[in-house]
Amino acid sequence: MKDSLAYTEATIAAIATPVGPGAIGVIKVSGALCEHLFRRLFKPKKEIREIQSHRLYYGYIQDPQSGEVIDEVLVTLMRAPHTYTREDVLEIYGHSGYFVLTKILELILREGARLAEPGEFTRRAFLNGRIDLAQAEAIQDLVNARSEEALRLALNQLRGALSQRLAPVREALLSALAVVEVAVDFPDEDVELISHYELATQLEREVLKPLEDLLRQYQRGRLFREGIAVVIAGRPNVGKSSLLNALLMEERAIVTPIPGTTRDVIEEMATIKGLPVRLIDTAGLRDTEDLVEEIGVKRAREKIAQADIVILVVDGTEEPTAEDFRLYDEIRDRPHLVAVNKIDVASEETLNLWREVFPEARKVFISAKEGHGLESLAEAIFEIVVGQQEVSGALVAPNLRQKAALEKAAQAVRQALNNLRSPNVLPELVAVDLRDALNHLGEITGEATTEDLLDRIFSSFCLGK
Ligand SMILES: Nc1nc2c(ncn2[C@@H]2O[C@H](COP(=O)(O)OP(=O)(O)OP(=O)(O)O)[C@@H](O)[C@H]2O)c(=O)[nH]1
Ligand SMILES: [Mg+2]
Repeated sequence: MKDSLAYTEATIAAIATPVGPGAIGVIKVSGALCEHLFRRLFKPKKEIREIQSHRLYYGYIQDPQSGEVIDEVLVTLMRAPHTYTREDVLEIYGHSGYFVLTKILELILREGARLAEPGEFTRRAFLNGRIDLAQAEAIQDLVNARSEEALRLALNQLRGALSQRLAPVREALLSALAVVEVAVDFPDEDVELISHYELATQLEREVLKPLEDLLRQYQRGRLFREGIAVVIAGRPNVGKSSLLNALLMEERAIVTPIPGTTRDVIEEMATIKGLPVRLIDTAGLRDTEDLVEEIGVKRAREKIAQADIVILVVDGTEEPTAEDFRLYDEIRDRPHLVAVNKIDVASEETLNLWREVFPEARKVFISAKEGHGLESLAEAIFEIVVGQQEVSGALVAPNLRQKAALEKAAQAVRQALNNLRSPNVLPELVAVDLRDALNHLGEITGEATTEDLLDRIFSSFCLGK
């Protein structure tokens, strides 16, 4: 990036840990002033002859003007280029606490640094070429990861998995473009270096297909990053709240033998097979005269409409009722499964009846009270929502922004293919489409970006990142 030098001239500083009482608080500084700040503000316990890079020193932060000692700290000076930003970086580990950290930060600002903007350290790491844009975004994903799998996706991406997947696609686009440009430059040449047909086949195999494969991973990545909403629904008293409690392994919702116990929506976070899940217990669905319960039933229906999956709980101790069929009709168009509950006390006869009804539904037999069948239930939820693809270690999943760019790139390639396959194609047109596709791929890794785009990406970072 050409403007990176001007951009990174200032030395920036921020408190990098959450502000509040805690064991340690970290202040991060990046830029040319770091060594000056080290010498001016830090009073080492033992005399330092020569500052060594990447080494921890113990001592005090002292106001050079008043002589006031502010905190007892560990300090490290990391010299460029082997640092997070590729600039000199200074880190001060002090006692956490809003007042202490702010005072140290004020000293640093007084000495000529300025306050970092959100994401500015990572932005410098990108502008100075240490990481590409997809990797910078992965850092944010890593911090926000709410599940094992989200963390793994973020780590893969941080290691450059997405960029590596795109590298051969880019290469293929570039070589196709080279061929087309020869045709543009030498329109009178009769010899076709490579036939349009061959070129199209190549583009399809080496560019379009990999792009489409990546796009298919988006949905999966979204599930693991953002989680899913699982709505527990059913008639009153079938054991919905008991199921919520069993899945949470705590007595979160009130459970009683009185139908209509739950009247409001109860939401709690949990993890199912690495998937972050919002579990939503709802009021039992029935017609009721009770105003409060009626509102609860209305809310339950709203939640069902937004669910990624609905668990219809039925009572295995009773025969299926007309009401159960009506409810099933209500949810059958949503992703769903049927949990036949209370198998600990249900008779073989009623359970057999349940085995017969709703033949197309996935059914799980459970006891929310005794905790039976919960593992199968978790598996069923996972399979219905995520599908059966195995969870591989080298998985890559684009985020929303990357997906949009991939879609535009794929669209441009499709257009190029259409042109290539039509008679009397103008090579200029194909070249335009291929360049377009390359630009969109560049938006993902950051070869082609605008200030505006960078602002949008990095402003969502936390301060000190
Ligand atoms: N034996 C047995 N009893 C259960 C089981 N699950 C729930 N129950 C009992 O069924 C009754 C109703 O349970 P809840 O979890 O409150 O049912 P609910 O569907 O939330 O009911 P509402 O909130 O009224 O719609 C309670 O007495 C529970 O102890 C089960 O697996 N086995
Ligand atoms: Mg309930």
